[in-house]
Amino acid sequence: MFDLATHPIARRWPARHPDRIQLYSFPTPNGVKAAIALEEMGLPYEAHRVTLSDEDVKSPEFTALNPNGKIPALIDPNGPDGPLALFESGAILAYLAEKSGKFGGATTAERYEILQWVMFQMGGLGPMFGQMGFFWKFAGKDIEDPRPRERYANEARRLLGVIETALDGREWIAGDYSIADMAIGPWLNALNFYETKEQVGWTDHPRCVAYLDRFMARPAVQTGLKTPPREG
Ligand SMILES: N[C@@H](CCC(=O)N[C@@H](CS)C(=O)NCC(=O)O)C(=O)O
Repeated sequence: MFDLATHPIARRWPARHPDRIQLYSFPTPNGVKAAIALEEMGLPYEAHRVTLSDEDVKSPEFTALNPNGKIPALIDPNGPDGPLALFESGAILAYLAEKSGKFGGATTAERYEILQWVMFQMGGLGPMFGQMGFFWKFAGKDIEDPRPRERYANEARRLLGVIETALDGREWIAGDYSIADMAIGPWLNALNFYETKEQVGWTDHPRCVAYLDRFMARPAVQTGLKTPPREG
């Protein structure tokens, strides 16, 4: 059985409150999803800063928890069948919704509608926005061939259009506020960081604009966006 006390992760990031959920993360769009969910659900947790530097995220201590070497990862010392370790932010959101009984839907149909939008974010919005950021803001912007930039901006704009349509007559993506919004909101917010709002035609998507405003107005979102702190 998983034992936090003897797990390599505890050597590098020791738990001060081993009875609480342990979150290993950094305030990126994927990282903050887990912190926002924990805040929204009122679950006690302890956040550890694992930076995106290889020295942290690809360290033997961290890859013993997530062999994929990416944040976020989580340990619940009080899981359903004993301690539970998890990586992949979509799986973490689904687990926390089930544990808390909040934001995951009340019926099977609701649960799967929510999960469908979590998957949409995990497989579409996140990877495409991330690639767009690489080709518009980071190292990829110096590549002369315009096709990668155009490809990812076009796909990001198309995905934004999908959300715009889904929000017709709805405040939140799957009806009530849910883990799907906790997955999607941070990625819409990331357009500010990537400086690509113009490329995706942000202001042509008024429902997305209002949706992000609603999301950002939630106190749990504001706390989650800063957890764990970037520095310190
Ligand atoms: N599908 C994963 C993606 C996680 C991911 O890409 N994490 C990034 C930060 S947003 C990371 O850890 N990057 C460090 C690296 O790739 O070395 C999830 O949603 O948990």
